[in-house]
Amino acid sequence: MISAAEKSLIASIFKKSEAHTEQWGEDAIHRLLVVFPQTKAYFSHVDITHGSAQIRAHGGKVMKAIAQAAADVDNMSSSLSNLSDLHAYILRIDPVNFKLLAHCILVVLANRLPVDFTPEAHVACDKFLAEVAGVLAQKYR
Ligand code: HNI
Repeated sequence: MISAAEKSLIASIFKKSEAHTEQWGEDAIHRLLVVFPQTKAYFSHVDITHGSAQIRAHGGKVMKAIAQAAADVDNMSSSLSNLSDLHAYILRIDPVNFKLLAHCILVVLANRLPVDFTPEAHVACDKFLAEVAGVLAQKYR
């Protein structure tokens, strides 16, 4: 359960990501690929060199989708429904990977927002990203 206070922390943290979606998204995806190299299997068609234009564009899309979900946590199942279909039916991403990416995003937020990323903000963002992962994995069975 995400409390009202946590929702406002989530909205405020991810609002700050909006001006940096490509940079922070690239950071997160780069970490994902380095720290959990098994995730590279999903990106065999992409130039995964650090800082590549493709990873920046992809990271930007991911962070933008997350920022949109953060602005309206109560409506995530509908706002993420298309992405849920894409990841389950077309990309067939094993849902364990959502947790790995969530971890990398938390590390990026801690790095980029050292003052805002208090322990309270940390737990709020962790719960939020777990919900995003839950919604994205909803259609698997
Ligand atoms: Ni994901 C495409 C959002 C987790 C692999 N992904 C997208 C797009 C968005 C997105 C947005 C672009 C859709 C479009 O172009 O219409 N992905 C998200 C979100 C999460 C997530 C919000 C979880 C927090 N994706 C993951 C994970 C993996 C992943 C964990 C694999 C490890 N995603 C992909 C791949 C694509 C993708 C692969 C297609 C990339 C391409 O350009 O071909």
